[in-house]
Amino acid sequence: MTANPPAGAGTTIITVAPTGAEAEKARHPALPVTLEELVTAGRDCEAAGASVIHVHIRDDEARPSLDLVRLKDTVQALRESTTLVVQLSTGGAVTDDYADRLAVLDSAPDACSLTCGTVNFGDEVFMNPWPFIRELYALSKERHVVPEFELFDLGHVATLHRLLDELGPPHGGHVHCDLVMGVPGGMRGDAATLVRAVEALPAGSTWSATGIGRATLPVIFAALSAGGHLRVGMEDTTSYARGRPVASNAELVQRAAALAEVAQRPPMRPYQARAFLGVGNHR
Ligand code: KMH
Ligand code: ZN
Repeated sequence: MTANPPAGAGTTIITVAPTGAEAEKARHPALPVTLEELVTAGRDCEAAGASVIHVHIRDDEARPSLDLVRLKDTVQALRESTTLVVQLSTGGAVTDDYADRLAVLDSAPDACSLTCGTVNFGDEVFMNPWPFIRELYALSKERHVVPEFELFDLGHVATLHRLLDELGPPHGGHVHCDLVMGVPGGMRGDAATLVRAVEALPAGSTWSATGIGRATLPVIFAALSAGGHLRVGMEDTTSYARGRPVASNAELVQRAAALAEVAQRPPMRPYQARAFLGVGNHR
């Protein structure tokens, strides 16, 4: 007798990362920075095929923020207006301190990002020392928040193994990773690197991949051909094609959804993604 296939098998989770902490609103007017813009983007992206939203928020001046009141309002507003899995960033901006990044979980999201190591980040450094990773992971388990392990480099995969060995499986019981590829300072965004990273992942884990900037399309094609899921959005690229700015997050999701359809792994619906990722229904 064969085991039941996991929920959503044969389909593709499309995560949208609509805002990030780096792109400037003044240079990219389509970037959603207010709560209203974020909710509209979430709705449009869900209609286009997204099932998870990776959220960074901004303040009134469109600067990156980890303000707890805003984070709580954001979680609530996205839950009221969409059925997307709400994954808050605990990475924030490179300038955010560890205490504020841990406090993100006080806003009780469905899920959170959890980066498994420090990485050069252009001219900056995105700091994730082991004690912080361990504390954030322990907190995610205590608060029943499902982590998505962000892996910018192969060393981060080794740290993920160490984390699981020392602290056991995440809340929800399922290990889901995101390979963040093409950051200047992290692993390259190409098929050979993706295959090597996937081979190193813990047995039984699932993964999506994100290509930054010009790595966007190669990583989408490599991920689909290797059986992975996708993350797209203006956090990761502000160009749709050479010389053509992104008009909206939804168009990046539409393109990813169309390619997933061609690969005969159509977009997973949000309710399926909840079951697949082990996220409870907070609605
Ligand atoms: N903004 C980057 C420094 C995450 O969201 O967890 C970190 C980042 C990763 O975007
Ligand atoms: Zn992020």
